[in-house]
Amino acid sequence: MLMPAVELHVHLEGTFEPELIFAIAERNGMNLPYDDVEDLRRRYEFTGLQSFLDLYYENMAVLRTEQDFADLARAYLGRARAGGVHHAEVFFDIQAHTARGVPAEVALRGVSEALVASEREFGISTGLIVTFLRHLPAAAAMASLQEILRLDVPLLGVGLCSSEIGPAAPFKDVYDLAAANGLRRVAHAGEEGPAANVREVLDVLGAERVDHGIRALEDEDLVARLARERVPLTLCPLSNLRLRVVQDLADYPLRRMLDAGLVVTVNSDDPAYFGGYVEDNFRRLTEALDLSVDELAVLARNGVEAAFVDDARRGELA
Ligand code: ES4
Ligand code: ZN
Repeated sequence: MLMPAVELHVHLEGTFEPELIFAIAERNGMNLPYDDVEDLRRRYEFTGLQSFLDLYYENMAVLRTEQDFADLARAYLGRARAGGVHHAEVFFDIQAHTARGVPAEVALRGVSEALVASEREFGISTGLIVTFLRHLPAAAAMASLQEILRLDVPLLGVGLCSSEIGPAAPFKDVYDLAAANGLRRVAHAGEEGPAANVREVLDVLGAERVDHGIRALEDEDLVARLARERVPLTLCPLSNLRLRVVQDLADYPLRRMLDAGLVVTVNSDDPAYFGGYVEDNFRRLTEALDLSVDELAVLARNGVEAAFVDDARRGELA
């Protein structure tokens, strides 16, 4: 079973495999606080979102040069191709790099070079979504967006991620500026945070898709609205399992969501950390829930519907 056609929720830095972390650290003359790849991998046991984020930010700190970012993106695209992905919308935490002294231009040029070559090299169409960090002040996101808009790097959209603490509303101006510049808008909400956070990103930020959104299920009226407005949710089952948003994949509320008419899609989030790429997410969910061919077809169609592509590309992906 190889299902994926599209991947709509993957953090580029979350595809950073231990082998590549070590290789790039060595190239940059940096020492890692781990003995070897196995020692690093043994730390991939998380108690929740923050315990994961701590390691995620630490590991990405070995990325310094344009080549490092291009290598990371190429490694992901090669892996995605092998998993049957034909279209990928990739999140990139630009502030996590600029905050430690990497110029935005260096990071974005590296990523962009690999993404732009992807159709030719891997047969995968791509889009770059810069994700702002919710744990930092909205003013920092605004300054970052203003800087990025001056660079000549093709952007698809903006997102919001990291710890789901504090309101999203302060980011309204950032999202308005993004929209005014023709960018698409997505946001993480309802992962560890409550259903009200999902409402907030729809109503205040104008989010067109919700990343995770699993806790929207706690609000019946919100579920009805998401279904009626066909707002896609980018679910990440293995992420939710490893970060203990769900306790067991057998309890994953996918069927409830499909039955409610939600436009749910299956994605990998941070595949290097959570034990699988997008096809692994499909396979593990199918095993745990005994999904039917029809249910899998709906999930695949939802991904194509939720993708930010033009009609011609949508037709090719369908
Ligand atoms: C993330 Cl799983 C998850 N949640 C929120 N923000 C993130 N950034 C990278 N992975
Ligand atoms: Zn995510």
